[in-house]
Amino acid sequence: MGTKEYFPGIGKIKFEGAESDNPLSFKFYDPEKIIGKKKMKDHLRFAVAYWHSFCADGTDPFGAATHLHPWVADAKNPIEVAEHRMDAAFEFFSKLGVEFYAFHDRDMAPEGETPVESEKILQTFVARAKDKQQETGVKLLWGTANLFTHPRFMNGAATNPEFGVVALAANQVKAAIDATIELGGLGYTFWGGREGYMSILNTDLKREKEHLARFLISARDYARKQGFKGAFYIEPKPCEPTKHQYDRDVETVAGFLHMYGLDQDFKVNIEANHAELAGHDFVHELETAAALGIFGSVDANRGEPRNGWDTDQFPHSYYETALAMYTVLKVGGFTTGGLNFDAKIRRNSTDPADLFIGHIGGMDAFAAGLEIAQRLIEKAVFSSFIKERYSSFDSGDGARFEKGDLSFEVLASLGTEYGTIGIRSAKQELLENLFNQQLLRL
Ligand code: XUL
Ligand code: CO
Repeated sequence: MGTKEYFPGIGKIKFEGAESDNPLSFKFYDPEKIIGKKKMKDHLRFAVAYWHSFCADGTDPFGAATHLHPWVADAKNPIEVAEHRMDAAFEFFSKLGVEFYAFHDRDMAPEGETPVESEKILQTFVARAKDKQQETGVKLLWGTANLFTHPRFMNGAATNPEFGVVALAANQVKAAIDATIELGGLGYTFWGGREGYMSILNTDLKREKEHLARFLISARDYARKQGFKGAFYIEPKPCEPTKHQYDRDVETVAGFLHMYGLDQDFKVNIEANHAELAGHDFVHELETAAALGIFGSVDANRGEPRNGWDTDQFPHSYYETALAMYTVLKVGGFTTGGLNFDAKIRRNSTDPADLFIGHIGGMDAFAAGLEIAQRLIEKAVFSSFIKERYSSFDSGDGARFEKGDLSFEVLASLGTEYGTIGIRSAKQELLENLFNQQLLRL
């Protein structure tokens, strides 16, 4: 621990139960509680996002910083800021009781004058973070490189029309992969910050997408050569900051991975707010990833449905978290992944305690969601209905069709036998009612 305490007056956050009126306590997140066969904490695998919690300062396009962090105020230069910031971050992780964090290279270490200097600075901070991880037991869920803030990346990184920028991006990703390996990271994430276009009039779309694939293939090969055993994630997002991002949604990413033979190494990191921007439900993205065998990790947050941008708010809806955890449980739970709070407190939430309260709310929402989802599974509320709904494919001609044993002519001729098949209710309202019935039984 650093010498200074950055969140004085706030101790370790404890589970106090739903009746507690202490805002700095968990109401539903009881880390050691067994749900099914695992502890709650092992189902949920919470991570704190370094960037939103310790780098963001409340700035928005219309106004100056409102979060006047002590780790910035007390420091003499950017290196000192970064040192204090890391002390504050690990103090926060420990007090909150999360097991993981996630970071971009530039969140942790300021950029130097040259690529070589930047890498050296990063290495210094990685050594520091390694010590902190050892001291606190907090682990790295995933690392990544910030390939979107610096002006050189204004036209993209791996998809930049200038080769020199692509090479600089590779230099940065290589250092970030090395950092992730050094810190024992379980994953490495690619979020294509500006991998997309603003105008088709100046863009060779085919070439840019091929460059992206080439970049990912060689980054993967490098990391594997260095002994990285973790998962690579692509984090889909349809737009913002570009008008059209290439990694639009899970289905698009799946097609891209398959086309370039990346589907064995890469999975998706699904962000709730990004799903919404793509016009999907969060659970649609999770189910699609599960169905396509690329479910990896989650950036847990929520959008503001009436705004069209990435507001990155803390998750709050038990309905959404229950649906999400239901899919997570069905897919067998997280392996390398977890629930990373890619969320920030509002610009006008300015008390130091607000950062805790935001995370506590998100953790409680997912803990409650987990309990509800487990009950839905134990009671087979939907699975028995779905099994019955598709049972005509379990035997006879239906099973032969699934296996590919029926030619189209035979399939069509069987159709004549089903002329009077009738209709069968899909019972949506009943199932929605059953969902709500379990939702309120916390
Ligand atoms: C941006 C976003 C990123 C990624 C990591 O919308 O979600 O913070 O999670 O680069
Ligand atoms: Co994210």
